[in-house]
Amino acid sequence: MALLSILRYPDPCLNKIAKPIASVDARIVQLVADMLETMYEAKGIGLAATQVDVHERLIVIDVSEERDQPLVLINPQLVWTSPATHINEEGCLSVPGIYDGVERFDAVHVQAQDARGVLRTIEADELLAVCIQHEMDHLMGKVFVEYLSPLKRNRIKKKMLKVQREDAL
Ligand code: K1U
Ligand code: ZN
Repeated sequence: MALLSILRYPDPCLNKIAKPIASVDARIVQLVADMLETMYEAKGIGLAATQVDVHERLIVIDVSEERDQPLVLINPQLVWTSPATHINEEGCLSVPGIYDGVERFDAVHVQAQDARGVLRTIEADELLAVCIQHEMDHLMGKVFVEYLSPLKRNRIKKKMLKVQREDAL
């Protein structure tokens, strides 16, 4: 297994649209293992392949307290969304230290292949539903701060670029 490096906002590669995965082969099995290791090490509850600069439709998630219930979603598709929405506080491993509210569906049903390539339907609510919507946005090249006002987004962009310049010294 290997730790992967996570792209930082505003890297333009975060805005690439991911392509479908044609087959769950040994390369994808290895990528899943590496993404899970990277997500656990970064103490995240989710990670999209886009964030590790792989532009294919793959997400890993674990919202369990014990961090022992990994969920792998390959080629995820939203098949149902609840009529109700709520604003939830979100964070992102690609925008460290920034948290803000984003409106999301309260519940979603998602069809996706699992780590063995078997097609499943996941019925999600609460944090899992929020996390799935956040990660599926990554696959479409959208970072959560892009829902915020231009004023907030520009402040965040400046702050991130400053931190990255300081880190490079
Ligand atoms: O996509 C990512 O960068 C992972 C992200 C997922 C996420 C967190 C919160 C709401 C929606 C999606 C994170 O794991 S950020 C770090 C984190 O563990 C966290 C932050 C806020 C609430 C809960 C967890
Ligand atoms: Zn994110």
